[in-house]
Amino acid sequence: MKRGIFVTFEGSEGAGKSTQVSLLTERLRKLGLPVLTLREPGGTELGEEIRLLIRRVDFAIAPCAEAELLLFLASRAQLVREKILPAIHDGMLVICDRYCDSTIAYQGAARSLSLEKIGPINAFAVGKCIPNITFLLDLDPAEGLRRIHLRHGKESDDRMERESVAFFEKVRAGYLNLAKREPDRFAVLDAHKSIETVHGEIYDLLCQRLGDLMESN
Ligand code: T5A
Repeated sequence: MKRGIFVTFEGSEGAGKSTQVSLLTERLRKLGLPVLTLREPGGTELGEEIRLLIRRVDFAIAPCAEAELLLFLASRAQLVREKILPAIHDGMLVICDRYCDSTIAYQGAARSLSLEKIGPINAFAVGKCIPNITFLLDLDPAEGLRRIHLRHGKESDDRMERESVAFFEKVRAGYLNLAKREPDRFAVLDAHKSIETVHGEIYDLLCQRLGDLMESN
């Protein structure tokens, strides 16, 4: 690859992003492709510290929506400059578990912060580093929370996972709106299907889109 490719995974809690990111990474590595896998918030030393802060449930007062937004963006700004851009420059295939669209869906659609305000600061954080392909794993939030509760029990120690089904309904609607607005970048997958089926669909779509991107590179 002359220039790298940037792929992101998005979706609500329990949609299966981390599972699919691992499966795809493993399969592409077996083919000998140079793959860098990252996650948000996190992926750098600074970002992992911010991740701990954001997920903590023991604050006397939880961060206000604006502070939460800026913490996510600080993590992302660091990740872009420290990891994503250098890897793309080196011709790697970068896969990131969540990115800018999470902010629009969670802080915009679900926390109701103004999209007009989020847009410019999100852009400030990432510059021109926009994904080539975004896989949106679309799932009924009740099913997503069921999967998470199966894993952690109902009293999750993650502040975001304690939000209501109504909150995650707004997240889902926010994502679907984004996908409608940018159909060339987004591929929406039905995440109710089995892990193997979703993986097969992602792999096929990626191969197809990689072919298109190679031709235009
Ligand atoms: N956030 C993040 C914001 O609010 N704004 C932002 O800008 C950003 C970047 C991150 C939190 O921060 C928020 C969003 C999040 O609330 P996180 O721990 O990274 O926190 O949360 P998630 O990314 O949502 O990770 P989860 O683990 O909760 O969900 P995944 O990754 O979608 O799901 P996964 O793969 O871990 O699977 C969950 C369970 O379901 C099973 C798996 O085996 C696992 O047990 N599973 C399936 N079961 C049946 N059928 C399938 N198809 C399945 N796929 C997976």
